Amino acid sequence: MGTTRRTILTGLLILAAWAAPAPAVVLHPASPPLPASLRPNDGMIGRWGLNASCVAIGADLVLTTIHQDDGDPFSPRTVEIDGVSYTATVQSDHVGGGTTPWTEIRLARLTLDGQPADLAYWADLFTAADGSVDGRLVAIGGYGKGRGQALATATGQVYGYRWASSGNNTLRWGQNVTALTTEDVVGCLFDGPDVDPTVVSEATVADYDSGGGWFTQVNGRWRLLGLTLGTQHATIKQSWFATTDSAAPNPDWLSALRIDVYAPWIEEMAKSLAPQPGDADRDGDVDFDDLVALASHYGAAAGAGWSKGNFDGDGDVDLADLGLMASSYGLGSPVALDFQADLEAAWSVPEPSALALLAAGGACLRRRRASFRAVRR
Ligand SMILES: [Ca+2]
Ligand SMILES: [Ca+2]
Ligand SMILES: [Ca+2]
Ligand SMILES: [Ca+2]
Repeated sequence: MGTTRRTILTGLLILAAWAAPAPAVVLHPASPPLPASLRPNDGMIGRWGLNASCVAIGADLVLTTIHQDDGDPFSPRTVEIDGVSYTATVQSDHVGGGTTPWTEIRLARLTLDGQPADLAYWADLFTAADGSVDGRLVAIGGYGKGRGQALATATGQVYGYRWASSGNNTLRWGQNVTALTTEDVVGCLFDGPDVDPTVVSEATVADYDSGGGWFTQVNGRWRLLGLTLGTQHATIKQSWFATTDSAAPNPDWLSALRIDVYAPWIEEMAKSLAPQPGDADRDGDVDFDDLVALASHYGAAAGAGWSKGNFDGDGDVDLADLGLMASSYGLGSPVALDFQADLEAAWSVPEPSALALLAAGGACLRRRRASFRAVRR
């Protein structure tokens, strides 16, 4: 890594630390919105308190940054996802580590009326096994400030934008390509309009985007690659893609915490908090009651929570979810369970559409059953 790059990234971390909590993703073009096919479901991003964003990584778990919370980890906060307000309680913080000045990642649990949240959408983690962090097309989402008035030179050359003065009320999505990776931070450059033809809607971040998500696709699934930390001109609340005295390109950087570096910690923390895949009713076992819950929602295409049998966070209830259940069927049960027999019983009064889908997936189910038996012994 060159000295310049190291300097930029050190500056990036420090600025992120000092940046006031602020509003949302700045884009050009500002509209139309990024098509749904190029980004995760809106339900993966939350509005954290009054000044930040967060990302769902489980049916009742979110990740965010720490700096926006003014050093008070203990008072519960409100997190709004898809219009529903949850109570967020911080479970664990990861501060410091490595040779960087500090790192900050916060894991919180969401409840609704005292019960665990039942989210339909959450992200897989981007891990070291997924390859290089650099050069990835990412969808960036957050509840930060939007694009405000254009900034122009005396000769009328636009070099950037002020940030709009709104609060963190609007979720926006844009794209960028990652670069500038350091030990635990990944960056992007806010290039000018039409500079990078692979990017549909070039994005940078602004106030209140802290804790928002950078997602990339791996094998057709969205994975969380980064959590938004900061950007270059945060102190003056502007985003530049050129110099102030000419139209020469001089893109601002934006930064995110690398999830692959912290994935082992996140997974360890989540393991003790998240229910076993298949445990739809969260009573500690994976048994017939759970199977019935899944069966009665089988075929749901979108918006299905954990309690309905969506165990992989993609909003539907399908063969992939049934496979997850099959792999752990019988766990925690005091008596031996027969998955195949229970499967037939659970579907004895099914919805017709669910039956048809199940028939289509029968071959795969039989394979799952074999692996289940190996586990159960
Ligand atoms: Ca760029
Ligand atoms: Ca259960
Ligand atoms: Ca049970
Ligand atoms: Ca699913």
